[in-house]
Amino acid sequence: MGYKVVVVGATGTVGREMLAILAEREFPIDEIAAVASSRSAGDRIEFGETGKELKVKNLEHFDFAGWDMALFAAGSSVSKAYAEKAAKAGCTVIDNSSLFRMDPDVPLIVPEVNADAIDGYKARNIIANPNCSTAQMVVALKPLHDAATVKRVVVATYQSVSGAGREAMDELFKQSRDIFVGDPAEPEVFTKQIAFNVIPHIDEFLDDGMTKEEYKMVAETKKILGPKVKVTATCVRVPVFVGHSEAINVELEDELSAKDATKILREAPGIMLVDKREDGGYVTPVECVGDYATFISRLREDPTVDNGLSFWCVSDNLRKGAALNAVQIAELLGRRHLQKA
Ligand code: 11C
Repeated sequence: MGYKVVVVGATGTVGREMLAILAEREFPIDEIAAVASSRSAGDRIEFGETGKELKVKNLEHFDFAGWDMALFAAGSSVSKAYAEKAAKAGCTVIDNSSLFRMDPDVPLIVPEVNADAIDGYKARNIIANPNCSTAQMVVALKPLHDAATVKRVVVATYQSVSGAGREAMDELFKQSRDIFVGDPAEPEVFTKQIAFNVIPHIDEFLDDGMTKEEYKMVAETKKILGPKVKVTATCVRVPVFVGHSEAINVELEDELSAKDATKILREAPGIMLVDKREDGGYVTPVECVGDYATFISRLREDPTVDNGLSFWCVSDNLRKGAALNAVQIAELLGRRHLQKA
């Protein structure tokens, strides 16, 4: 016996990955609904590689009653309009937007990191999925935090354009081609040229000069790992299609050698350590695409602070950063709370 599962925003980049991963991991499904806006209603989309096609249903007329779980991947405005309605109809919402992440009655879950926090979901029947740059970072930090207590993190991100959606991916493709053939390359999605460039700005600016993407990394990490963990982030968009990279520097409370950290990270859930300290002995974003793991490379001690470590962290932002994490939450929810006979 399986679950009745809804994917909201099923035709978007993350929604399609959700369907693919539900199929790939053989999530126990009795019935699946691909739901999207009226623009896509009636279209047919693939249910991963199962060979099955799903007819897209119109969100405006969709009745969530009788469905077990809904994975929302259509952005904050759609979650605002429909997530509570679904949750109140008895369908547990796993929301990929930022809308509920900081709500004290909504658990913010990365299953390898804070699975136990899921037990609080009943207050609103909603569980939040973190921002992609936070998810991969906390997977990497958690084993170090357990071993030696993380005090402060300095992170610079190198985020792919897929984090900004399909139109952003198209803009990188088109600009690269235009520049190559000598045509003008006007930015539309991004504020500046993204092809052959980097942009130190993701999401809107806040009053203190931080961007919202940077704020999310600070606030979400505290909610997941604990309020004492200090984070300072600089988030940068780079001309990569899929895969977010992060250069992370950590200051620990207790001593932890690079050698011991390597051992710990090698055993940790969700992590793949690739760190050969030689040419090419590290992972780059193109190599992580389609994978489930958070890859760690270039792990070394930082002698400029007490108990400092630096490393490189790469993950598929559409998978661990979004769709995979949401499906892992669905699996956890099923195991702990919505067991089927
Ligand atoms: C990006 N991290 O790369 C963003 C995308 O809060 O879920 C995800 C935004 C979010 O642009």
